[in-house]
Amino acid sequence: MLDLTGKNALVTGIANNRSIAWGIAQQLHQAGANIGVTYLPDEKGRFEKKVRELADELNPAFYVPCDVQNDQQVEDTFATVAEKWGKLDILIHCLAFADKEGLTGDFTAIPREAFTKSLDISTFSLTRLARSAKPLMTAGGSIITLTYLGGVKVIPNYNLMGVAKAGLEMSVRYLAAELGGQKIRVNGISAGPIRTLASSAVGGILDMIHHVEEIAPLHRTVTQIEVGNTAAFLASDLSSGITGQIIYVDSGYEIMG
Ligand code: 0WD
Repeated sequence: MLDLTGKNALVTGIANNRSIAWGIAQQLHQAGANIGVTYLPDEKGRFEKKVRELADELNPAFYVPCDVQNDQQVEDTFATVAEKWGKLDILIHCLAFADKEGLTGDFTAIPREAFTKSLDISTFSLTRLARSAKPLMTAGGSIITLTYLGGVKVIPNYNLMGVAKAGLEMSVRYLAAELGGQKIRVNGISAGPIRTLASSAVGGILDMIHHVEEIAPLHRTVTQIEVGNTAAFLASDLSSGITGQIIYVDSGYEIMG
């Protein structure tokens, strides 16, 4: 039985009701986990309002602002986790960013600033969050991140994000190797294309979705809830022997030649 009762889960990356993080938060909650939510702060507080309106139904223990580029906000986030819960069991890393110029045009044209910003937010943030989560995962834990096939193979327009995801997938392995001794497992879910705010920035995403519907063994795309179900499995003791892996939730697209 998949049971997360009594487990504390920190969920990053909820932006709206299409976010993959929202599908994950719902399924963790359904399995009995306590949820804590981070949101990307903006000056007018609009993101916070939107995230609260959406996530209130899960009765979160707290909402905290956390821009992963801001070390103080990361520290404050885990200080809140320590204060409210004392320990953390599940960390969901479900965020990424690339400027438009990193997602279209020639790869050779990507500016340095766009490159470093994207890798800071999309790749290094997993390691940064894991560093702060580690001392709080006193009973072991499960860290889960989201990746895409474009980090392994060249997918049109994924460009800079492909490099970020390649680094992210390798980070999963190095983190798993380090943290295994503390019974902390680290895995990635490689999701098939889903229409979200982030994916709409990738040129030709609709073509990619149609391609998946045509080629993938299941002849359809996946849903946020399906990704959420796999995250719940990876967060639970049912997956206690799995770490350092990238699990494809993509209707089988990855196996096709
Ligand atoms: O097809 C897709 N949608 C796939 C997404 C296929 C495979 C993987 N993924 C990955 C993405 O690369 C990302 O890692 O899943 C993760 C979640 O993406 P999503 O659900 O598609 O996108 P979205 O709902 O836009 O959430 C990403 C959020 C941001 O939303 P916006 O769109 O406002 O940037 O990442 C957050 C933000 O809430 N985010 C940040 N959070 C903290 N600090 C930061 C930051 N600096 N930048 C972005």
